[in-house]
Amino acid sequence: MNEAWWKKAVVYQIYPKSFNDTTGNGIGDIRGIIEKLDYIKNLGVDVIWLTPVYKSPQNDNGYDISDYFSIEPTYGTMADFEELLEETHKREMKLIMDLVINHTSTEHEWFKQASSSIDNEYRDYYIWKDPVDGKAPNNWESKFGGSAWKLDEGSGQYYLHLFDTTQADLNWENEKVRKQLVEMIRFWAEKGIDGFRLDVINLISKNQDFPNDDSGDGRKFYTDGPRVHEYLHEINQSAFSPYNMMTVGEMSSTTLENCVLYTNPERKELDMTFQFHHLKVDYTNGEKWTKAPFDFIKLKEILSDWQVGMHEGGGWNALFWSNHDQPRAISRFGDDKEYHNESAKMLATTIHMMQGTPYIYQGEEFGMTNPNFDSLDEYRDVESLNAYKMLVSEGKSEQEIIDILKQKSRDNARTPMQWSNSKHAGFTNGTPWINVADNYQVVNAEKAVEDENSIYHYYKKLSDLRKKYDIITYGDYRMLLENDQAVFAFERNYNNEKLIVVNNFYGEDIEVSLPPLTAEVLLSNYPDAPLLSERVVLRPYESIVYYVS
Ligand code: TEU
Repeated sequence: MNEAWWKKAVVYQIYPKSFNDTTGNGIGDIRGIIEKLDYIKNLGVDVIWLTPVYKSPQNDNGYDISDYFSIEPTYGTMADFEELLEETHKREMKLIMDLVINHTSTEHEWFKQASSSIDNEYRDYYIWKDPVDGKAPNNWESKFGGSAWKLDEGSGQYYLHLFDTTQADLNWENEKVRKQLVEMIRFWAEKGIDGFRLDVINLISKNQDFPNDDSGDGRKFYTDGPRVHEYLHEINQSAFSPYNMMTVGEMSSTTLENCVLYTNPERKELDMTFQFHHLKVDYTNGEKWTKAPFDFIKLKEILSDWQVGMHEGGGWNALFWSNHDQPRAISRFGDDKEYHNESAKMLATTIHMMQGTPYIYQGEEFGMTNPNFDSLDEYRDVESLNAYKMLVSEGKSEQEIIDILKQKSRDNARTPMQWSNSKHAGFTNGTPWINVADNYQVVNAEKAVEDENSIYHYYKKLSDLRKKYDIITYGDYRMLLENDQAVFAFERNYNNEKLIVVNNFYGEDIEVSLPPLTAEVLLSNYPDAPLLSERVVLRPYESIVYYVS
């Protein structure tokens, strides 16, 4: 079978700002990543995804790029980056970068030119509209709160920003924009990088009527928009395919139908997609800024629908619980105290045994948790700070808001990597830009590497199994025990082999009935595992992978 290499790969995501600081300024840097490459390699990782390291005013930690061709000085130099690439390749790993091309920083030269006058040749690089009745051109809302339009006093026109006011949306209808972006992609490809994660890439094509959204916030007029597939095919042909790039699209509020189209290889758009529906099961009526338990049955349903739908449509899933925008999975879906070790391993098994390419977010591999910041001044993220203002205006009390942020803030994932039990968890010799979580004495990488029963070594086993058993990559998927309120079970089938994967998502014993086949236990998170039978009692957060051949 001539299958793509990235189907068997495990990816590790690095958020450089919080990874490892070698200069003592409290901010992680590229040399800090180079220092830790062996640690990553030993985890069984094949690909590193680096979130943005381009020059940026850092209003959104690098997702606001002011120069696509240079490295943010706080992170290092181009020479440091080249060394990182070389050292990654030496260890037979690949490196993919973040591609943020829905918007640029308002400090980008294009935007400076564009906003200098209506006739500037760069004006049309962005989306400008006249006011309507003295107000914003329509009622679209920014994902970070408030209107998606900002008035440019100088010209009297508004520009569109789906994110922060300093992240202006590019006008993809303009062919020159697309050409420039392709040139930039080729520049990095020529340097030898192996691919890209494409930031909010399904938002690039907007409905050109820019209609008012009478029943929403505007997203239906730009999500998976009219020309998005055409644009992606175009970049694929001019930049991705010629360099054999691995590509993963980050898709905001997308649909299964569209993700099949994005990733079916015949269409030559992208290799795989991140979708977020399974991470909205702890929202209340679609609203993120609420405090709510997660809906387990919905979680199973969503993940299962995507498993079956992408498989049948010939598409490919990126599998993940965590990234720099999500609270820590163990605090969200597991038990980060009593069953720290068991629940972290159980969550890992659930995702890594599905069909797709798994992504590990820094710190997940030894069970980093939410930090439970108690006071507003510990939060840094622009989205959280905007949410705070919004919640205050809705009349919520300070304590209620802190409780919501503790559960939902993106800063939950952005606290410094806990390398060891030394000061600031070994992340920096200076003062970290954001506080370290209190539990670093117990939860840290050094301890995890030394202990062969740790979460870290379990992730290594998952990666080894993926290399050894083709069924993990190619087998189809069927949910088992669909209505069970505590257990997420599924089977995978490939040729004459079968995997049965059972995961107890709760802290109590539970009895389930499984097909009584003769099976080998490939992996489990307790020292022993029960035989496959009609009566299996699963212990708290127990997770077992059975292999039937
Ligand atoms: O995130 C996309 C996105 O839609 C986020 O708003 C995400 O859904 C949200 O944080 C969850 O509440 C990407 C990047 O990953 C994120 O860090 C950037 O802030 C954003 O794009 C803008 O570039």
